[in-house]
Amino acid sequence: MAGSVEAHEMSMTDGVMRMRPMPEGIQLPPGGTVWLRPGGMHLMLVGPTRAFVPGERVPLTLRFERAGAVTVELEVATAGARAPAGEHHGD
Ligand SMILES: [Cu+2]
Repeated sequence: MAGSVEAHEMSMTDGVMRMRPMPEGIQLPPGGTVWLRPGGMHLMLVGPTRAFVPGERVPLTLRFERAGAVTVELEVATAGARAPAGEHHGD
């Protein structure tokens, strides 16, 4: 459904929000939690083959260095949509 998926990171530099690719992947601290979300680290689907419709589900395979491949389903939402109920976004 997309040409590729890239890991990206957002950061604030001199008051400007910048996005940088993370070609080395995302580091998962042992026993820790990593959040993928707007304004932070995220996965970007590059070159989608068609428009995604809010509410549809998109399969995505995550490749872990040690745990192997895990396929998850992403629910398409409009930009600025709130996180699904029950999801905790603490800092
Ligand atoms: Cu991005």
